[in-house]
Amino acid sequence: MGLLEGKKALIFGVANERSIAWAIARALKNEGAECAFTYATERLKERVENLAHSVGSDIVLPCDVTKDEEIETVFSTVKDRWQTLDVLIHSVAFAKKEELKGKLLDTSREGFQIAMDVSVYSLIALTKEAAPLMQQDGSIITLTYLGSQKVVPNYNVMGVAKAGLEATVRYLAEDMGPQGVRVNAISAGPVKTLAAMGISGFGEILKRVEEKAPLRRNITQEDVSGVALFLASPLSRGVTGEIIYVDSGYNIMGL
Ligand code: NAD
Ligand code: IMJ
Repeated sequence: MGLLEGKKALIFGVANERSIAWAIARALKNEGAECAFTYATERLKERVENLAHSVGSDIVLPCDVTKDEEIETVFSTVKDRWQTLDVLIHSVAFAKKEELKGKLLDTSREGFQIAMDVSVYSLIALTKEAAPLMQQDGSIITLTYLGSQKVVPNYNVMGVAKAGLEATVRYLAEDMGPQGVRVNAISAGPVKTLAAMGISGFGEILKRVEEKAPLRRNITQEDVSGVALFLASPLSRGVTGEIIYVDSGYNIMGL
């Protein structure tokens, strides 16, 4: 018997086979969960459908998380198909690329609003819609990064957004706790995904982790999905509102 036999998981944030959300989907599926997926733009539709089919999933729905109507349609479809939901994976972030270089000082009002809407408000919006479907023992998981707590060059408005996301996790944990639903974040170390492409100095950041982190290596998507599986399963039944680092220990170092 798998750890998640009979459980139903809705996954936001698969763009391709390198996506952290995809590694999480495979880990949940391996333990017996059924998965449903959403994709952000038409351009991603076919790729996400193919990935979904490869894990035996036929619920694949469009959802730009800045659109309330699309979010509503996703949850009404999931309600029709499944009636209930056990696990929600939020693996979504976006800032305009001009905001991810230079100084935070140069962030535009619009750039700030977009980063906050896609990367932070979306967790509130998805949790609100998921709440009526989620059972006792439900689990909501989001992804964050150390740039929320410490200054990381170029992360800028995303660092501010991730700080907001981490605070959101704590408040939502309090809101959802009474109905037995837990809300946690995984703070992943740098991984080569679409969200890390084209970031200047990414190679040096990976090298720094290898030199400095206690485990002296970078993390993989599978390192993250192992912890996501723990957070999705009853093994973590007493854990909520936490930010769990999966970063080879990099964050604990002072120098
Ligand atoms: P990724 O590019 O595969 O995933 C990001 C996802 O966000 C994509 O699927 C994209 O379609 C989705 N997205 C963007 N705008 C959206 C919108 N408006 N509506 C719906 N979806 C939208 O990259 P990833 O590295 O797997 O990123 C997943 C999460 O992990 C993000 O929250 C990211 O901040 C976080 N994270 C990544 C790293 C890293 O180094 N890659 C480290 C720590 C945390
Ligand atoms: C992103 C920017 C700057 C430094 C960065 C990152 N470091 C890491 C990331 C050091 C690890 C990746 N990360 C943790 C993210 O959350 C990335 C979010 C992101 C990436 C892009 C790239 C393409 C784009 N918009 C983006 N919005 C958010 O146009």
